[in-house]
Amino acid sequence: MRSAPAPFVTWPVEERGRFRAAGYWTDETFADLVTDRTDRFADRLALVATGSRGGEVRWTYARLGQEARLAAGRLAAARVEPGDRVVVALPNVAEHVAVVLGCFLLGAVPVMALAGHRELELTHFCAVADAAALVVCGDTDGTDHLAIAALVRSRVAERGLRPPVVVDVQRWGPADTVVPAPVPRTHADDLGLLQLSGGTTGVSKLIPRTHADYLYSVRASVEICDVDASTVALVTLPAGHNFSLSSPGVLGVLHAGGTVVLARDPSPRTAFRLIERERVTTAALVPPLAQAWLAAARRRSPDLSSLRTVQVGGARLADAVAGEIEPVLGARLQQVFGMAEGLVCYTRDDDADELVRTTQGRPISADDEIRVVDADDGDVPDGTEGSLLTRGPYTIRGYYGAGEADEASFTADGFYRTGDRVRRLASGHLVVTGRDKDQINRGGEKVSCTEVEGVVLTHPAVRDAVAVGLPDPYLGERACLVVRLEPDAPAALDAPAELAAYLRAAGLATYKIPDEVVVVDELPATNVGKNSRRDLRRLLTERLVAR
Ligand code: AMP
Ligand code: DBH
Repeated sequence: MRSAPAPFVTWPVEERGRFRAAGYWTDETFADLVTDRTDRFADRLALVATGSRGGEVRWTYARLGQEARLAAGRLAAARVEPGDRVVVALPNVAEHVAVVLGCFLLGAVPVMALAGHRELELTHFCAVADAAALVVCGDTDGTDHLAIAALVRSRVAERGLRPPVVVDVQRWGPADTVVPAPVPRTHADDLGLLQLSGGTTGVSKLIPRTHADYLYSVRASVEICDVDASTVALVTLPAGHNFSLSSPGVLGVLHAGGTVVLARDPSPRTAFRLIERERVTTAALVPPLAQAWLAAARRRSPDLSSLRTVQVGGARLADAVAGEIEPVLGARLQQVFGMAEGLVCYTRDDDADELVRTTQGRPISADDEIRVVDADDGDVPDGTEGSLLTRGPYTIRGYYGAGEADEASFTADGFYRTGDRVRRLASGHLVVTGRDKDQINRGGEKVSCTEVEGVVLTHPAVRDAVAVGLPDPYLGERACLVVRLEPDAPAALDAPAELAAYLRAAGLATYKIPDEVVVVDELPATNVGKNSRRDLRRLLTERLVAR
């Protein structure tokens, strides 16, 4: 038996009552969703995917239910108990869906890690969550995830904590040996899953989402995005990402009885083949992928006639690229601006074309409170850029086990400081104009500047380091690491190669390895103060861009 979930701040009692009275929050739990839909839509096609050992999987809802129950039984055999946390670090294979739904049935709390995470992140997640299990796909694209998992176990143990049991979906034995796990009673206001923050101060924080708040965002997304039983949704981004899971994502499609098509890799070639073959109606992309699709569609003229909607989110979509989606792909663009902490904005089907092309949409809920504020937290008028604060029926009030660390991320009255800079239009639509947070948004993948700096500063030849995002035509931003070396650093040191290798060896996720390393003799000086590091970043970015 693991410890009970760590404490976290949630909504005040009056607000919970309000969200229930408004019908946003219901008694439905994730387990209810799984049992009800796999029964109700039994014969419909639920999932098309690649299995972890290769080969195509086509599961009906009935079969998906069976696979989820098997996954629950296998987790129970690994001593996972109701309420326990399970770190899921799987690529887009069929077992990803089975494991997440299996956790729900077992009443366990999945932690939505990515296959790209390495021992540094996975150790942190396992430690903070006190995870009972770490689920991996042993051999993923030539990387040995069992070896990584073994390292995680020893690092967790070094911290004096109980290491997680490692579950490798590629080594699952035959189904007839699995003992079914009992389905416990859970409450809709309880912790249902843990998402990951992009991370601004050091490593990612864990985001506690309850059944009730998360399922509200899913149901509302289903409605806004017109998802129904005829929907065939292509998932090209990591399936556990908040966008892929809930906006409306895998859970939205299962909620409505549609079909999820999981792409094993995000290439346009794989996507177009699946769209043609499965008659995909909707797909979710980050901006660089949208650009890759546009280029590939022009070259190859694939049959995209089934595609009705293309969602783009995760990072700012350039207006010029937005304008090409409908003419080239023949599908309606929907911009999505969301965050795993809660708030999700969509452009709507009946929005004027201009709004769809130039804004990142408006919030899901009439009860999503939006404040756009200046440096002193004073409200600015519509049309003026400011920092975005938000509060509402599915936006968290505190991170998992954060305690006082929450003070930087939430106002005293519970607004989440998104770290995004926006302009609000009179229509309520938001235009994302920039960012306050020390983060690089690398085409939708969020990289915490201080986390990368913290690791590279442990290198003996590095005196100081600053990570900055530089404009990039494809990624939107690429990660650049600016370093000052120690005076006695070896003259022959090939800093870019050495530091990239060092970060990799330290166990940092692959997507956080800088695209570029620049060695400088001197870092520009800034006024000493709370924001000096941020000023330094701004200064360096300006200089590097001018270069
Ligand atoms: P995460 O912390 O990984 O959940 O990422 C959420 C963040 O991604 C938001 O706070 C924004 O900074 C960024 N983001 C998501 N969607 C968009 C979008 N459509 N345009 C600009 N930024 C976005
Ligand atoms: O970037 C995100 O985190 C994101 C983007 C679109 C998100 O969480 C979402 C939609 O729900």
